[in-house]
Amino acid sequence: MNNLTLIENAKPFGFPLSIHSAALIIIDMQRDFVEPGGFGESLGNRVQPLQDIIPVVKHVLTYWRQKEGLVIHTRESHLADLSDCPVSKRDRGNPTLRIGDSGPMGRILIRGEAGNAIVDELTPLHNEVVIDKPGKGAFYGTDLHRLLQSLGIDQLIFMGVTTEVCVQTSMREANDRGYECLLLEDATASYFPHFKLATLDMITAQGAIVGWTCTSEEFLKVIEKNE
Ligand code: TIU
Repeated sequence: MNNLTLIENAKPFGFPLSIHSAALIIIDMQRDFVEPGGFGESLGNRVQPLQDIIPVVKHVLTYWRQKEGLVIHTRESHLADLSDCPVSKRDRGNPTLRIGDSGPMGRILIRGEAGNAIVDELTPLHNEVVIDKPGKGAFYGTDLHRLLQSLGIDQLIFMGVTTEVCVQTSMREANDRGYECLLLEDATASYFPHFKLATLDMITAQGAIVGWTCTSEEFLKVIEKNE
């Protein structure tokens, strides 16, 4: 593969993909957000839009694995004693189940509980990185930046949920740290479809102020072409 290739149809303009210095990052595709009975549903949300993207995420992940690219999975999660969970976060939203409470899939958003696992379809492989993050952003309170720097990664291809919360926060954190970020439009979802669309717009506005977006098909097509 060539090292640099342009994804011409990316928004707001072509994304100069540097395949060997890019990592795929999958944000919070965990049962607590995606499956019924988890934290997402306890906040009053309908989880179907999140379930709908699993096949697309899986397709891109499978392809990227075949290319032996770096894969990073994140999980929003807290320590069992909740020492890394601000009271303000736990109390927010008046959920039927709070972070740390016992739900149908174990304690909500607690590391090691069944609900905190990545959905079966996207289970991380042993050689893939899993980042447990106490915040919405993937860089806050984690070693992610140091890890990426040590591996020479300067581009991040984003997938996952939810578009306007953990995905957008992570993209903004990455952008501020100098990474070029591309979000795959059909591999991200929100409980609120209009929030997803607004987020895609605000990311690419003002000449890619946060980053780029394109479809998974455009992304895979460009990679295939450069084999
Ligand atoms: N992963 C993530 O986005 N966490 C959230 O709490 N999202 C909501 O939309 N609630």
